Amino acid sequence: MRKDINGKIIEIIKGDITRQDDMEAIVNAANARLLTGGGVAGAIYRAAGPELVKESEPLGPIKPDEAVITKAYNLPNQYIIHCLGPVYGLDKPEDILLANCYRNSLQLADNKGIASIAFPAISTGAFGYPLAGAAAVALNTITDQTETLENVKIIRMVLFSETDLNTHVEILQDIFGR
Ligand code: AR6
Repeated sequence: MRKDINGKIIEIIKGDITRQDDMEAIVNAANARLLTGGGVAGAIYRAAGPELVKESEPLGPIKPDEAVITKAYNLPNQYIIHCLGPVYGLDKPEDILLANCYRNSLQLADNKGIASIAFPAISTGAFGYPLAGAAAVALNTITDQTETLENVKIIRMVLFSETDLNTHVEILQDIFGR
């Protein structure tokens, strides 16, 4: 699914965040210490290679909603933006922290002059954020941010399963139907 708004494109696809060859930056669903982990972080650190942790670890620890940027090493992208999402039920208010995570990542990308960025569904795996709630926060925040971004032109959400994809498609349709 693809929507044009404020001269920007929002895309939603099913796929693997480490296989977004046409994107300048990808976002990592990070842990506070900026080390490898499971899920998205595990896949990104494996694909980027051992140089990534040498650059990322000294930038940590980070707080929920904070975003930092590194190079992407063996990944096909130029940059990785690492954002720590909220742990559902622990880091509060979850919706604000998750929205800030998307906003801060987009702002950081924009300040760097990045034109294309791909996000996974931050906090919806190990951190336990219910998918539909997280999708609404993510897509409303991304849609709102299209008004202010100057360099970022394409924002893609990459979902790992068909179910997650369908939830995001329905929510983006609702946002644009309003
Ligand atoms: N590409 C796209 N999406 C993926 C991929 C992939 N390769 N792998 C998993 N997902 P998670 P979190 C989906 O757990 O909840 C890590 O261990 C997955 O299905 O990666 O923010 C870190 O070290 C889910 O919907 O991120 C942290 O400690 C979504 O990506 C912690 O987990 C996010 O799942 C972060 O937890």
